[in-house]
Amino acid sequence: MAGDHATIPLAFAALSPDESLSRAKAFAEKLKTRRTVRDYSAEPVAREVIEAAIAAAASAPSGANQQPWTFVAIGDPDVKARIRAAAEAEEKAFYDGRAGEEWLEALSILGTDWKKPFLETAPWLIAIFQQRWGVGPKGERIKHYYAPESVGIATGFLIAALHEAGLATLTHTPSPMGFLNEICGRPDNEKAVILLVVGRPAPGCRVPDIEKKPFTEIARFI
Ligand code: IYR
Repeated sequence: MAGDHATIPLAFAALSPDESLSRAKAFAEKLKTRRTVRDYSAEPVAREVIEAAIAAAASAPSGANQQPWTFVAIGDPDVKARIRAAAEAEEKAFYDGRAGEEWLEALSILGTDWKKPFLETAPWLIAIFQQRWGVGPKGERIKHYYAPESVGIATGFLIAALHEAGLATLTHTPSPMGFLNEICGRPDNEKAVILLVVGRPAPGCRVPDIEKKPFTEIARFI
């Protein structure tokens, strides 16, 4: 490898081929039981679970290891109410015309509308911010590389960690999401990309009758 950079030994748990296959299959089966949930129970979830899941997300790979993300966990009912009001105002405009017919037609399988009660019912919201640039010690801008991809990967880790912890999530994307900067007190270099709703499903929760594409359609081995 090029360059004069420090290294440490890799901590690596080697598996036999059989163990490797059975773990890969078990993990896929576990993740396949995840469903996006829009109907939440108000049952509290311990802050430590959210902290551990965010720690899992923060272990994600990122461009030049710049870790261009900030996770803001919101459990305060007053802050959740402000977020709901701001999100619903945007969503109302979206469903009342801003989306356009084609988009609304694509969404019709989900049965969504502008009302977002889950933003108050669910015990936690995690606002995920992408740092469009970093800020150095003298306030200078530091260019970030592959920030959208990095934040997307970290969000995937976060959703998987929460699922493993027995919690449901919704990747909510009210658009535009600028109100989250103000409510969460985040600076201009950060852009909210996803508002993750986290909690337990409401009793009797139902989800859309939709399926993932067949494996043969989404993968090619060449
Ligand atoms: N943000 C809106 C609309 C919406 C858009 C997509 I793309 C979805 O997959 C789901 C919903 C809403 O949350 O209702």
